[in-house]
Amino acid sequence: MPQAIQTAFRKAEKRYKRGQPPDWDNVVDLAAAAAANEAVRGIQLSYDLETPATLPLQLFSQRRPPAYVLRDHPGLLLIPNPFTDEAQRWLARKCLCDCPRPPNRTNLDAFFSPPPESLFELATDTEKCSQLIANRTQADIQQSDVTLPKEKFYTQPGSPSSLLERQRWCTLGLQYNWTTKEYDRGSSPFDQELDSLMRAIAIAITRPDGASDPSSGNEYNGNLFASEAGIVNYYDERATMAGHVDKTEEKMDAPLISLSIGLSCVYLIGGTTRDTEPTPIVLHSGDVLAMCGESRMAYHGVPLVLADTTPKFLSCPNAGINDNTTAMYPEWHYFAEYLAHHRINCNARKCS
Ligand SMILES: O=C(O)CCC(=O)C(=O)O
Repeated sequence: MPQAIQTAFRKAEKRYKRGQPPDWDNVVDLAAAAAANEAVRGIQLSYDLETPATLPLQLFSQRRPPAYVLRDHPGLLLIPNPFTDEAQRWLARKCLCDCPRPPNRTNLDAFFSPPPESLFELATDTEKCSQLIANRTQADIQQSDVTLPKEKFYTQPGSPSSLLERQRWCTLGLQYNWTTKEYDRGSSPFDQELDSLMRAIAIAITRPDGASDPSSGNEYNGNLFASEAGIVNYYDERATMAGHVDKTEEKMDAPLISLSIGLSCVYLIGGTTRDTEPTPIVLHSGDVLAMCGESRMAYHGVPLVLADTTPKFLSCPNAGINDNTTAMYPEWHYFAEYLAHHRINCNARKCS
């Protein structure tokens, strides 16, 4: 058999995938690389990161946190964790309890009838925990227009906690169909609080009118941003996301805004073909990444999640107990257990 041609992106993915010692030599540490004037440049945000007045907490720890762009990837903008600890906990709760429930779809819907509550809530509710999720009949599965079950566990009933471990994504707003690669699965209201957070970021990264330095490579006026579609991805310590380009959106001029919570990961950002050598970056909990302009069409992926990297304020069972958020998180130890071993990515796009 002739060997499949390995693109530069594929080779890089293999270098970082678990099972071989990762190659750390080229992984970009933003602050250090910017200080050394290397492939990274620090930029000033043009506008303040402002907590929307409708939100019940202070989201950002600084109005103008440091931000970075990469020399070889115009339009990719990074803001290392601008959030308060409390905001990260709030975001984690939103991604685990509010987002993955009907009418938003999850990867498990093709095989199980989704309950009205999120799996996380069911798995951590001792009374409901013993209930099994009603599994779909074989006939339902055969009629499924998504993917047929590849593995036996999909056709068997599962407890909420075992299913939670298999929850890989949920879709927000316009519902994405992985088979057709279109937004043709209907739509659900995009969480308003999450949308207002994404808008606040889109505004802060807007280039001021008339600025001559293209700095961030973002030509988009963030005041026009609205989250129309989004995905929450759930990664366990072994999960990866293969290199791809997000190009289903009808219009690609608005930034794709992406947030990380929990475990750190290696993120690869390449070019418009898989032949471009990608740059590996470590994304930590709270980091904001915006794919603007040219980088909106770039291949990217997550070849490695890094175990034991969740910050203590998320993974400690008593987090939130000593501040004024106790009432919001009465059962934080459940979140802490999950976040100690998972990474959550939450992203939003404007499509029209
Ligand atoms: O997990 C990430 O940081 C990347 C997610 C992503 O690329 C996607 O959802 O399309």
